[in-house]
Amino acid sequence: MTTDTTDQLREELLAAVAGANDAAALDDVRVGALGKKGRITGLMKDLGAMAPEARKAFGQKLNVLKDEIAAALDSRKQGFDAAALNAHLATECLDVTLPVRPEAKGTLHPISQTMEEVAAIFGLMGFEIADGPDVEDDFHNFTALNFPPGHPAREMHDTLFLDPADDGQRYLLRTHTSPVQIRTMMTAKPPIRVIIPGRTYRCDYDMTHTPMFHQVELLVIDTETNMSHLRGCLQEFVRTYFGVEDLTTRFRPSYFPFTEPSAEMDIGCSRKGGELKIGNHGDWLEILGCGMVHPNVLKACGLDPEVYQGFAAGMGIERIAMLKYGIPDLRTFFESDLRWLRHYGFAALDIPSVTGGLTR
Ligand code: 2NL
Repeated sequence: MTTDTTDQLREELLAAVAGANDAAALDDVRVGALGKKGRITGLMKDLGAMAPEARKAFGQKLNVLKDEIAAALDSRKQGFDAAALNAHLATECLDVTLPVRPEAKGTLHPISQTMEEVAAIFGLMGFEIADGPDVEDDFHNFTALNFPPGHPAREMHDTLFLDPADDGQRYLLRTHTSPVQIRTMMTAKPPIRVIIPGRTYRCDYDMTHTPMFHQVELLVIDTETNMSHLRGCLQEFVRTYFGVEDLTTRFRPSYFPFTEPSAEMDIGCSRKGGELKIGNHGDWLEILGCGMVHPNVLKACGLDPEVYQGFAAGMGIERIAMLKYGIPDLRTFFESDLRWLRHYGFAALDIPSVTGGLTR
């Protein structure tokens, strides 16, 4: 075994590398040279039987050859990989300058439509829209809202927590839109009249719960604001939203940590024949929760409860959209099924207005 052996083998293998037409052929060359039973591997094994001097010299040559062939294989493989990637990208290319396909019409999601209707109604009553971050801290989501330290809603159980942060805070995905009201009360000077539509998150998934859902909350803070204002405001809202002019409402006592007193509001309905109809037909349907802002919440926001008072309410957007538009299954809202979107979607320029009846 001499230099000639390695020179000849080098020439042969480099030619084979150059001659490989695809990645599979190239891999055959690699296995044939460097695999367990490859030719270079075989020569390496023979080293053991050689005299020390010859072994050293030939061993060095073999190592150089091995590195050279490995480099040639590598470089050719990169060429194949790049060509394969380009071919794949070519099949995925999208010409954004092409004209719009006439049949591919987008629609407004019923959630967006409903949020715009809610904003239009409260907008006429003088409310402004406020927003805030989806990722919140313990203070804005729980503490300022008068949740006591061990309250079950604070636990892992319902709340989606982020990985522990460097600053020692345990950040979370807001479980309601109320932290935005906290932020508003801490920065704005009363009188305050805001609605907060937005995404909220809870660790729950079944027929009637999705891990992300939408809420709208409202908040009024002034010096004289009382429960009759709350009732009148919410009654006006449901009458306009459902398009039933004399729709009756009923308040039942309830409990929330952040309001005192707290109430749930029902609206008139009928369930005859298994079909739900909104209107004064003798039956009742729960529609939202509300109450007078708890003095502890005002204090946490730096507002003097001896001077200021107000009301708040919250409702689920999916729920009021399902009721108005007859959507039977909550989970279909988030499946991005084009047939569903075409059926329940709204024309993009169908701007909701109270005078226009708020419906299609
Ligand atoms: C429901 C009930 C409610 C509120 C939300 C609130 C916010 C602040 C202070 C006081 Cl900052 N209250 N929000 C009050 C009562 C009920 O939501 O059933 N939502 C789906």
